[in-house]
Amino acid sequence: MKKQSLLKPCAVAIAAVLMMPAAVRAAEATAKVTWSQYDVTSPGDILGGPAGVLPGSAKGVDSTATVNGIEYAMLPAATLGLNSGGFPMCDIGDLSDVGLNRLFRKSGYGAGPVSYSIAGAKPGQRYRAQFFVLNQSWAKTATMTLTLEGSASPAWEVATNGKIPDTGRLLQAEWTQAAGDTTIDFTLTQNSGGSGVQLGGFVVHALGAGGADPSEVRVKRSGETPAQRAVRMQWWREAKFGMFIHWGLYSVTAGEWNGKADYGEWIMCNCKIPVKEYASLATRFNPVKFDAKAWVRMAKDAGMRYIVITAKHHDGFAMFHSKADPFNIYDATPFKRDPLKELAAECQKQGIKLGFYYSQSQDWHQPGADAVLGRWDPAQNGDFDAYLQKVVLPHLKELMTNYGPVSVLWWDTPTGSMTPERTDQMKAMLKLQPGIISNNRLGGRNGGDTQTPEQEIPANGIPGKDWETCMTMGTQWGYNKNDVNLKSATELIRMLIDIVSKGGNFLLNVGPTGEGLFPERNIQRLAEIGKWMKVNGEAIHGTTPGPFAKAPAWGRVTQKPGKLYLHVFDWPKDGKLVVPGLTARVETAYLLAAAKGAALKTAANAGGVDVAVPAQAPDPIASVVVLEIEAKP
Ligand code: FHN
Repeated sequence: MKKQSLLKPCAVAIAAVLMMPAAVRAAEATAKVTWSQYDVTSPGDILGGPAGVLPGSAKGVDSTATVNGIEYAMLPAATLGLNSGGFPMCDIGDLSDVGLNRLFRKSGYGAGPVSYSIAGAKPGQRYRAQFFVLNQSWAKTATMTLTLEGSASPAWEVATNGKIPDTGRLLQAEWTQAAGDTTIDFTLTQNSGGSGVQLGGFVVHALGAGGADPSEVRVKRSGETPAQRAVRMQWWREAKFGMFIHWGLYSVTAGEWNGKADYGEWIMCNCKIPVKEYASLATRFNPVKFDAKAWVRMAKDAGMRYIVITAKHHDGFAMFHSKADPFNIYDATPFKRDPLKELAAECQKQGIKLGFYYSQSQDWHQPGADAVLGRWDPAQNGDFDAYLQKVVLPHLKELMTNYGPVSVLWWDTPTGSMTPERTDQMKAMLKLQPGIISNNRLGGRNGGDTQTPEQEIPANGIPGKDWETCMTMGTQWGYNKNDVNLKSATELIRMLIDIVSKGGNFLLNVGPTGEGLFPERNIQRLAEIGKWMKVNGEAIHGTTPGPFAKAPAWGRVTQKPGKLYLHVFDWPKDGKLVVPGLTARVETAYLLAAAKGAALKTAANAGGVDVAVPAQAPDPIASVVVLEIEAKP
């Protein structure tokens, strides 16, 4: 079929298309959608623009482009795929960078299907939507469907075996917007197999006799605006450093089972411990040494600004007093206390944010819940929806109502059970905590607020996204008494600096013991980090990545308005710290470790600025030189 004739734009207006979780919609009539597929030679052909260039591609969020007198809204791209762990993932392209060269990042966990919602459609109006394949550079084969207004596209096969194709596949739908329906919702799902397909160039045309009037369609952003989001994310973006706590029934085992000693919080699954037998550990779980005040103090002293603790991990044991199910620390153990209550009170008192980790899909105790490596006990069989209604939703309600302000909900291991219908119900519970931040591991239609690289620091950060590297000090998240080879304080501090210099947050894990204590080795690391943060925290909290495209050879750079923080790992032997590429005039330079006023001499040169520094590094881990620079008008 000849695409030019098909695709010649005949309609007018389009405006902003935005990644948004589709709103829960009132029951509305469903428009009849007809789908068709075409081969095209290049994205540019589709839109009538120059070959290979998407109109509006460099214009950023809500970009629109006018081609042949027609205005298009550009949705950059979507990647769908399965990560190595087998969890469904997808990611939405950086909305502020729609260029063909950098449409997408594929990293971390994500939700399964991607959903978009476009508000402001006109009932009775005829629309056409187009989506096409841009790149399957790492894909093998994948089958996809696009569901719009309840009508799914025919399965759409992408099979290029890792080659970037010079022909794309266009999927096109046309429909008349149903009466009373002012929202266009669609969901893109990867059905099976393959990974990493980049899709892009989504456009919606309003069609009409002789072309629609541009004013007829105002497709606009729905839900939270970027400004509102910035306010909601502000504390998190400034915090930079948080504590992850993996504490649960597994802590009682200290990582040992039947003579083997290298387990952690997965011990129940790794050792295929029958549900009843594992549950009986609760009689031994009496963490009387738990001291919320001391835990919060240690986090704060380390320079951490938030804590995320496991409210329920995959073993299904609730670490809070739940009325919904007795498999919880209050009802099932001799402890008879609610540690999350105590922690919440302490966090309030000491002024630190609290978040809850919640394993929503995977629960090895409750019948019907998922076990990503397969069930091993018939007691685990059952109905997922029963689990959802009986356990997950009541738990979430309790967590969202009984613990004061909850700042973060940290989902984990989304599975295929995370259908939009189910995740919508879970997300509805989060509304009880306005302002809560949730990560990208819910699944279903939820892209989440934060990306969550695990045990890794993305080489270039994740530009345009809020992201948080979570990491263990040793190898296990949950307590294992033999997990003694921890990263050194130097490594951890430099990782923190590296992450922050790339725009991310660091969520560093501690796995307390079955008695309720932080292991001594973790306490030591926290203290060492705290010592460094006490002097240099100013160069971490509230900073953004430095202005240089490439990290300098001697370390990393962060900044605040008017100030550059040079984190020097490799202290110059010749007493001259070279800051290449700095064009701003330096007004003052000093070491954070030195008393204020001890100015360092600076000299501008053609390649940047040289700072004269003392012969000895004030701190062998990382010494911070501050450059106060002229404020840009
Ligand atoms: O399976 C878990 C694991 O136990 C731990 O909770 C980490 C933390 O990010 N998340 C999971 C795997 O991604």
